[in-house]
Amino acid sequence: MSEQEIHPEIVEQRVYDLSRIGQVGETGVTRTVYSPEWVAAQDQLESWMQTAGLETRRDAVGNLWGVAKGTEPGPSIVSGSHVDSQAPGGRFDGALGIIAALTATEALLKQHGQPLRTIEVVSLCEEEGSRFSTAGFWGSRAVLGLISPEDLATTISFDGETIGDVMRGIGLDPTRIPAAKRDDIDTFIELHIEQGPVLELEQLPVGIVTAITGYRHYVVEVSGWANHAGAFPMKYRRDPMAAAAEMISGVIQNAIDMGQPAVTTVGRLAIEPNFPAIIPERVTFMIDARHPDPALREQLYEQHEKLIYEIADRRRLNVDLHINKDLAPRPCDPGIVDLLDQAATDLCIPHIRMTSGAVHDTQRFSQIARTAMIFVQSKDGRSHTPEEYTSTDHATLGIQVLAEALRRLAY
Ligand code: HGY
Ligand code: MN
Ligand code: MN
Repeated sequence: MSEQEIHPEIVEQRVYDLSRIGQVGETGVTRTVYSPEWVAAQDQLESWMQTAGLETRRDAVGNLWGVAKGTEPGPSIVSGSHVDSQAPGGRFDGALGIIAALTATEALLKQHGQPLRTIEVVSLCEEEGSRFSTAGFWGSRAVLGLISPEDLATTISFDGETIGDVMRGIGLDPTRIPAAKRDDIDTFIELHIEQGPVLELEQLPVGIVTAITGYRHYVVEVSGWANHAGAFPMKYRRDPMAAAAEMISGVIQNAIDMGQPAVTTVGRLAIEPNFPAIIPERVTFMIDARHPDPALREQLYEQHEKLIYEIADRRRLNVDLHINKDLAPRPCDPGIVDLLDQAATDLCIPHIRMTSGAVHDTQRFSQIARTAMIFVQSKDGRSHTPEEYTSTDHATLGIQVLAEALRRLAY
């Protein structure tokens, strides 16, 4: 089995160099879509792609594509991930997938010359929704043609900017977004850090993803009576903080009671007016609830909604509950999963098949192409934190699997 020459030191250097753009502290990164750091990261990636011999272009939402044209006409084999990060996030989430696709394609071009079928490396934008909470997957939604003109004004950043204004601010023309739609992609493979503890517990470097979980984000706004924290007796209070506290612990308990792989997280909370001597007027929090099984996920969401309305009712408070993101679970393509599994086996790289508890651009692309993912081990299972770490050895093994799969698909 001839493996492609993937040089670990190049992988490590690229991860390090990219992580300096938007660096936070020692190992963190904040690189939100359309920010100066995001622009600089796309420029850096474009220069690496050009050095590797890829023809580069930016589409209307700012996705960066590096193309290795095939000798035969036909749909492309695409690999890549997202360059935006959580705020702050780690050096590997998304970034490693782009570096993997670039490094694998570069090795194939060096060793085997021009492919029969076109290979494309892509750096997608706003997968995280870390600047525009409802824009998650903005880049892959543009490729699927799922962005409507009204999204430009209704997609608002956490700082109150519209995505249309921000795009125009960096020279992108939102009226061109329909041109970003693609219908010529045959296969999409994404290498990504696992972001959980399974591979480490199994002491394995690589996982082949068979299915990706679905998620729903709720915004819950509980309103009550602002009043004096001292003079107003407890029994007369209509305190949204007491209700929110009960709701938050209740929805988390719902996921615990349902059992793995059900998960529910509350990671964002706002209090108005947010002073210690005032009983709050309003408490707003966001729920991230996930489950890979279509029926059980509906059951989990129903339990959450029922609990929230029951508590609001009992405490005589107003509650406004709305969904601001909703993505169904998606299976990967069995044929591509088999191909990745076989490539890892032939390369004698130990691996397992597994599902993804994180959501990914791959599940968007699965609506227009055959897809699968390669996971590499996350140290301590950590991610969405500057503590995120994946060893160069594990990353390199994952890239070898990717390179071999791309070779089998494109040459
Ligand atoms: O939230 C997620 O699963 C992804 O990392 N954005
Ligand atoms: Mn990611
Ligand atoms: Mn992420």
